[in-house]
Amino acid sequence: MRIRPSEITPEPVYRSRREFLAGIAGLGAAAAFAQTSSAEQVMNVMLIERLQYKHNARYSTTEAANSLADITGYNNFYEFGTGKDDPARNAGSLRPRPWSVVVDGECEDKGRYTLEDLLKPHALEERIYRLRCVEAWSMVIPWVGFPLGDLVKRLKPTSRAKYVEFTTLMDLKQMPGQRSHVLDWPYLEALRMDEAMHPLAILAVGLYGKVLPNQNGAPLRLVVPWKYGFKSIKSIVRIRFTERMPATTWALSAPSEYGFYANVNPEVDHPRWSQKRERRIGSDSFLSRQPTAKFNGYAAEVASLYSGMDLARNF
Ligand SMILES: Nc1nc2c(c(=O)[nH]1)N[C@H]1C(S)=C(S)[C@@H](COP(=O)(O)O)O[C@H]1N2
Ligand SMILES: [Mo]
Repeated sequence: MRIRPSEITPEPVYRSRREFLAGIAGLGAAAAFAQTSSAEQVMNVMLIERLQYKHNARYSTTEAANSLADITGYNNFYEFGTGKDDPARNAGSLRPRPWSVVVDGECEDKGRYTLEDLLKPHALEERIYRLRCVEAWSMVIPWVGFPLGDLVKRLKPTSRAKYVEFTTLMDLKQMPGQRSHVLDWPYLEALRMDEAMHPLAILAVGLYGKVLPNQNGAPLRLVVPWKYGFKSIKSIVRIRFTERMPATTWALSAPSEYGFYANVNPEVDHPRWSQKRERRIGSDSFLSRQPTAKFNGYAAEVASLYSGMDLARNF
């Protein structure tokens, strides 16, 4: 059932709330309203959590998006367990607001930014991207976010910055899966600076028009659509610019299986399985296995970033 906001609140209240909603202001407001519990306030939270954004057709696939149930029910987020249904069950302990992000390393505008301050200058867009997991399954997800490159520029990297590193929250209370030693915590990922500046790389704050569910990496996660899903780090608390290539979690855990680049590549098999095909989640017939496209279908946009590189060695 769809309830129009105007049916719930008197018109003037609704209008001021809409102005308030402009941009990303709603993220902070949701936390404030969440302190109270009346039915009206709960409804306010739902309204505020509907983001304002424009659809970006140029950077969106026309393939059918996966259902919200698939996108929020089949996840990799080891901080909440290693089963695909663990994050949906366990991520309720994450508190995505209030939230802040530390910016440091080789840049001028270092500091601790509240989520609101970090997001304020950026207009949100919807981008429908394929997500190709290294485990040979894929989904199509309507993200809401903004170009990572716009934020990188704003933080003024120095001439020494060659990479940008991202860190996930480390907190055993909020992320009970971190009690297990399945990975080294906190989860770390990184991009070369030219990859980070590419217009396809985004920071996402929502999907299907609403703020990110916890299991998808609330409140802020990276999405790099031409790379295997593990590069798209969730629940980011730190952004650091570096001169040297940072160590990244999966490459540390199994260096012969997961590299720094992790570009989707059907020509380079994982040592334990083929990467030639993928299973689209939600269509469970084996006939639905489809060929994997190089760079996950974004070769025209990103192949030039790697010209002259041996992608079998730099996997
Ligand atoms: N912090 C963190 N980020 C993470 C992961 C994780 O375990 N921890 N899993 C990665 C993997 S392997 C994939 S495929 C995607 C899945 O994103 P989704 O659950 O939103 O589809 O998140 C990536 N980001
Ligand atoms: Mo993945």
